[in-house]
Amino acid sequence: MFIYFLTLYSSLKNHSMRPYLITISLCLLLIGFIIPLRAQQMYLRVNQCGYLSADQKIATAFSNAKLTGRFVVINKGTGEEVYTGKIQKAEPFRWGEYNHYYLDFSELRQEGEYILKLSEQAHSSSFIIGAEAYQGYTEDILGFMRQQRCGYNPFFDIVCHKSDGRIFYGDKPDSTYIDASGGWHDAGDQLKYLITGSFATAFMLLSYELEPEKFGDTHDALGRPFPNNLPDVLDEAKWGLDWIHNLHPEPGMLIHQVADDRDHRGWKRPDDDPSDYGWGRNSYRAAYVANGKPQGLNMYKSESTGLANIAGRSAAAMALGYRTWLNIDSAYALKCLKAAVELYDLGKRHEGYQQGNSFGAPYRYNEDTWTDDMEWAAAELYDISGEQHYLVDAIRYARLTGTHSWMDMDSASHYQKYPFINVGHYALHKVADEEVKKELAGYYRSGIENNIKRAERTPFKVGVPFIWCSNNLVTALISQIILYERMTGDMSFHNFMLAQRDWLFGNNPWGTSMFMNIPRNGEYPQDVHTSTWAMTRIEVPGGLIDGPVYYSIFRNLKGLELLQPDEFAEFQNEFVVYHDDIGDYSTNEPTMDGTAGAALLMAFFGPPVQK
Ligand SMILES: [Ca+2]
Ligand SMILES: [Ca+2]
Ligand SMILES: [Ca+2]
Ligand SMILES: [Zn+2]
Repeated sequence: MFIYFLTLYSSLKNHSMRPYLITISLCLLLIGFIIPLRAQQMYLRVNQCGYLSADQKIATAFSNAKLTGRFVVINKGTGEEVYTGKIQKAEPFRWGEYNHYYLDFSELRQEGEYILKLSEQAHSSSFIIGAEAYQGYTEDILGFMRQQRCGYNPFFDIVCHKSDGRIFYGDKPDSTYIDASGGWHDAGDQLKYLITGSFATAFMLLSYELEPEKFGDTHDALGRPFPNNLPDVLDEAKWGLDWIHNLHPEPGMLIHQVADDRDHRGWKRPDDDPSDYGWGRNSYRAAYVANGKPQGLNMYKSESTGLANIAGRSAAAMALGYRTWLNIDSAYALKCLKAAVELYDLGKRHEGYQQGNSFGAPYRYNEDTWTDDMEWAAAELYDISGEQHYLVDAIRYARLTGTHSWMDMDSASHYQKYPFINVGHYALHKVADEEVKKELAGYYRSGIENNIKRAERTPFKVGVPFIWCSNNLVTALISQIILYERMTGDMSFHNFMLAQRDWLFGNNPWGTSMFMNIPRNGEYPQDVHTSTWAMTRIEVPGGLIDGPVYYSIFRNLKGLELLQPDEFAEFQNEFVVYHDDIGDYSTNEPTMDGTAGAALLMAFFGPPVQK
């Protein structure tokens, strides 16, 4: 470049340009000096929320240069140096062009707010050590869920999609009206899926069962800011249960999806939806009845073989609903029990999986597992009824499921192995004999060990495949280790689990949390791919975004374009990318089910809520 410049200089006939060129040349010389300086820049990555006192605490530094020497931890309030440790090389790992180093301050257990410092330039934002590190985040998760509600939406204070919907593929004529209102908008878009809604409902109920003291009560059943003497996680789960009751109006009927990708009409308020399903804008939407067969009203058909995935998972949600409401509202509990039994029978009659439907685009939820869901339902039904045949079924489905999951695979198609955790193994473990318990724990252990093997290749100790929604995989892995520890008391994967957690909260190449506004003073997803953000510019804490993807996936998705200069450009590479950019629906779109799937880990690390 410089040679080109000299040639240009000598060839210039207009001598009056020369002083300018000299100035420009000097600038270029300066840039020449700055580039090597930049190249020596170092970056520091911590879990921005923080660590419980007894946790392993390992931050990461990376640099083009070689780092040696020590790091310090400073008390934020007093400025006092409270810990110093040696910078350790994280050989032989590389992520992009950088050398990576570990900063281990596990020995620092004193509760407080701290800053990690490598140099004057490289220091972290403040983080907490102690029980308060994850305070308030179960409420953030639920706040985000309320913002996703369809029907009465308390965030917008409007009623949306009142006309859901008109059925297809049912045993009544197409376009017959049915009340399929309620539920949640799936992500940045406003479709509703039972595939994800059933998981979100069941998983919130499970999270409450495991960590009841970690959930507060600040909102009522409609999601308005008035306490109603019921933990908000149960208000939210009941919103899901009520919707599933709507989708299941008769013993043999189950609607699995409301609306389709005709929804994708740009940014829009949910109560003013220009999408047209054949009855005009902002009107009736298609409601697809599960029939166990491939579906799709236009050119793209799903590959469905049955409907036991959604029926099983909905039955599990209903069984959990029964157990939870038995002491709150016994009439509602019995309604849930009846639905659980009916849905389980429906699944048994139609083994196989019902996938999501698409209309104009080739993307859909490709779930192709169903034994996991039937196992979950059978185990919960055995737990509440004591009927032996459910136990026999649950064990059979458990063995059919085995270790089968994304954890066995280096890649998978979108939502192929769903849910991303086989909760049935945990549910059955509670009620099985010792021999079966051992098998079930072995299935979980195998999945965790596969992740550890892949993680060994990366400096951040994260081994999930970076397929679409990689964050959901990370939260599922954390949940699986939490459940495994409860089942076995074996804590040997605990530090690995903490590494997954730390990744989600900032110990990653981009130094960002994967949850909107968590923590408030940190780097977090702000320019998210949602209508709410696009139209109101209001940030909604708690949403879990899709997360980093393989560069090859990002490059090949349709209609995807960054709308801002990439603030993380120097941390991207040909392997994996993440963008805090509203245009990137592959990495920066918060999802409803991903957020619900983080309920257990937020409760696990969070302090009890003062009642
Ligand atoms: Ca409440
Ligand atoms: Ca499944
Ligand atoms: Ca950001
Ligand atoms: Zn809606």
